[in-house]
Amino acid sequence: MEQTYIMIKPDGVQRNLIGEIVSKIEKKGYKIAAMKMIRISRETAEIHYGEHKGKPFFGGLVDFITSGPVVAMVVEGDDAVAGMRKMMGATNPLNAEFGTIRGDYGISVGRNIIHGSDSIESAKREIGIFFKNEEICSYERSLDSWIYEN
Ligand code: IDP
Ligand code: MG
Repeated sequence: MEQTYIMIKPDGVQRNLIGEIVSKIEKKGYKIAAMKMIRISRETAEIHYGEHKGKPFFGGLVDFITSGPVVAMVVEGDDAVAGMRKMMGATNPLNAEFGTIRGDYGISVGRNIIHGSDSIESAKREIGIFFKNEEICSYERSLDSWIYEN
């Protein structure tokens, strides 16, 4: 089963969107395997967003992501990486379809509410940054036969 790293950014927390977002993830059928509220250090933020180091928005991005608590999650399901990227919508909320999280709730690219891993490799790396193995729960859901054909 594929896992992805999802993070409700400080703007999502401040705007009381935690419940809405968690609810969308649950209703879709994905399983939440880990979840915690944390305040990210600058050091961790710079590692997490390492691929963007040197870009003009990097400093602002690190300032923003460390500006308040975030909700960090491991979300599990078939094709969870691509599926969650679809649910989130495009990076710039202007290009995100209505019905997506960024399309429905965001306006600016620097306040786009949610992070989700962009590949299986990124997901593994990001989950490793934010979660210890013992924080990720493996459990059976009796509902799964109503969500998955196999
Ligand atoms: P993603 O979050 O959709 O994967 P990335 O390109 O990985 O998008 O960028 C990481 C985050 O950096 C974005 O979610 C957004 O908050 C911020 N960001 C990306 N591009 C810009 C920009 O051009 N201006 C300001 N912030 C940006
Ligand atoms: Mg990205």
